[in-house]
Amino acid sequence: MEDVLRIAIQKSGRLSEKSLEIIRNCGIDFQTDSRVLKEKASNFPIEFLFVRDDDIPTYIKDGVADIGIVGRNEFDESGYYLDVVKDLKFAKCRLSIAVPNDFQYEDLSSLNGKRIATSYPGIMMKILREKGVDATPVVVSGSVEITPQVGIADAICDIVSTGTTLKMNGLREAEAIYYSSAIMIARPGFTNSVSKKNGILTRLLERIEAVELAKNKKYILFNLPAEKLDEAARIIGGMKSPTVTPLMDKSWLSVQSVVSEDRFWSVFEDLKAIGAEGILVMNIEKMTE
Ligand code: PRT
Ligand code: ZN
Repeated sequence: MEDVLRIAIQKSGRLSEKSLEIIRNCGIDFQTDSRVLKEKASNFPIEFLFVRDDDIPTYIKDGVADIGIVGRNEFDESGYYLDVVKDLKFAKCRLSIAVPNDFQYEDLSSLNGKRIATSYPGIMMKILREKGVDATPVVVSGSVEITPQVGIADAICDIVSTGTTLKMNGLREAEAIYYSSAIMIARPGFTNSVSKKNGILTRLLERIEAVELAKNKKYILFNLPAEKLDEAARIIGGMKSPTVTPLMDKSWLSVQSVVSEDRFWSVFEDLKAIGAEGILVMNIEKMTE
């Protein structure tokens, strides 16, 4: 029991699927039944706690779970002092000020004396105070976008991703004031502790990083006239030398290497231009540096 890492994950919502996918891509097997609260992995010492995202920071603070995956916005709004172990870079969104189309908005100072509806009063007021804006928060837990129409707020401060919800409610995104993505959090000091649980977390993070590293890389394999090897190595560049295998026909070589996705097409074209043939490209599942 002691030596199981407990991870709190959103039960059902925007973070759930991707959070589980990250763990599953680490080769960790488990059942997912949305009706259960707890679930143990079958081949790794980890236990899942499926809860509402709002509760995740509290569970970590109280030690109910060791780590959790939550939106940075929920974490910051909780105001708890916890460690951010890793930015998982999904569920990206922003917290924006949005105003009715007829609102004369110039900058944040246009909000002086106004009522702003939000579910994130902590984050919003901190930022407004830093900018010297004196506005009144109207705290609502949902349907923030309808508050100007019903007359309880002059503007809103809400999570935006595509902006469709704002448009559908006759609002205009005036200014993004904060950016969020899903993060992994832990109790303060947990990641520095000498404990079996932290050892499990280290193993988990190594696996997550191996998957991340592989995601932006392609494995490339091609045949090349032997005299072009130096040129090919220059084109591929930026890494340890490629693996080179002689072919039966001594004037040709088989070359293998790893190329980052953003450079892939230019590398591909340049290799073709120097006479590379039979270029094979493969996705990499996992990788270490
Ligand atoms: O039930 P539970 O409390 O667990 O879930 P929840 O309903 O509180 O959260 P959920 O699942 O909606 O979101 C979880 C986290 O996803 C949030 O805390 C954010 O960190 C992140 N996230 C990313 C978003 C969005 N994108 C998002 N678009 N959270 C909410 N929205 C909402 C927003 O509130 C607005 O109503 O989507 C609407 C705007 O979307 P667009 O695309 O129309 O701009
Ligand atoms: Zn929630």
